[in-house]
Amino acid sequence: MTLSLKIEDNAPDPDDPDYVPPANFSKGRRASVSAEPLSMEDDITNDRVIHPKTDEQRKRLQVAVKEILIFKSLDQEQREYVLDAMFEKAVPAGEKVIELGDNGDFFYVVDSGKLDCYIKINGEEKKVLTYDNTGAFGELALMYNTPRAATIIATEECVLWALDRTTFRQLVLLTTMKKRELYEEFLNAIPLLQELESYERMNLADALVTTQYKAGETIIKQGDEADSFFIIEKGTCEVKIKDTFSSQHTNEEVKLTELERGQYFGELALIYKKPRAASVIASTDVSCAVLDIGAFERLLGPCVEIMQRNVSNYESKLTELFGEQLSIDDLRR
Ligand code: 1OR
Repeated sequence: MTLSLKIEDNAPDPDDPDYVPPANFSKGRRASVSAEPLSMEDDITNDRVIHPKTDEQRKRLQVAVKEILIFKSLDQEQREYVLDAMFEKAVPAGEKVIELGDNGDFFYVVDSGKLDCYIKINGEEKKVLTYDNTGAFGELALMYNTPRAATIIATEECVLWALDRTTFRQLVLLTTMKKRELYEEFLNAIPLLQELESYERMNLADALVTTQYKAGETIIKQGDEADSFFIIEKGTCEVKIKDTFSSQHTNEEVKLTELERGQYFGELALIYKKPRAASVIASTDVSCAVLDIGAFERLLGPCVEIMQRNVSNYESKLTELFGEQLSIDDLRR
């Protein structure tokens, strides 16, 4: 296997004038990354970390990492390499797995059990989230060479899978960092996503997949089952509905609106678990950042209320176009 880039690992050095403490980890010092090709055989295999596992452990690990976003961009061989290097760690209730301010040593994936995550705001510890038998943590300190940004404590007996810093940086860092940087500015500028913490927007970046559509291509079709949410990165799209519902029901396609960069579509069917209420067609060549339904539900929870509020805008547009009081549900009849 040939990896296209080489990572230089910089240990955190608090005396370094560039050193930034973890208060705002997203602005922390970035690891240096150079574009030298790296051959797996020559450079990595020598120090390859392998923790042998039973079939049962391997199966459990496969399940635990299935939805871990930062592993999704690994190819099959890189994935095997990472899974080989992970080892099982039993954690008793009450143990601090990670302590705020420490240096980063491992990245963790939750196999089973619950853990709470605390950050410090104005000197006070505040619980910000709970990992409940799923999820992963500890990537920030390894990615940005910053001290740990949060404390993670097991609230019950847990089983974790740990990945050492070197393997994490050799295989996971590059793809994840590139993706987070690629989407950072774009996502920061989307009003809908202002509800999210910057850490949550980073997780969103991990989950997005850029997909291209040709001018004229139908991206979603009215009446279809839904599995994705879209944010336009480039180009414009038309939203159209077939008039099977107004009192005239002409069966003709009517243009409802036009969408451009930074605008989103495809949310209604996911929120209300209904078929697509309208079709969206690329007016020009289009690139969309696409999120699957699982990631939509996990990552965009704080934005759902705003999206729901927007439904009344859709309905006023319908009424304006058809001259009668219509609801989104009428479109699905
Ligand atoms: P780490 O290596 O810094 C602590 O070690 C880990 O806690 C961190 O990586 C993340 O994986 C995880 N802010 C900072 N770290 C968080 C957060 C978080 N959530 C989980 N971790 N926030 C919570 C966002 C819902 C931001 C709060 C302002």
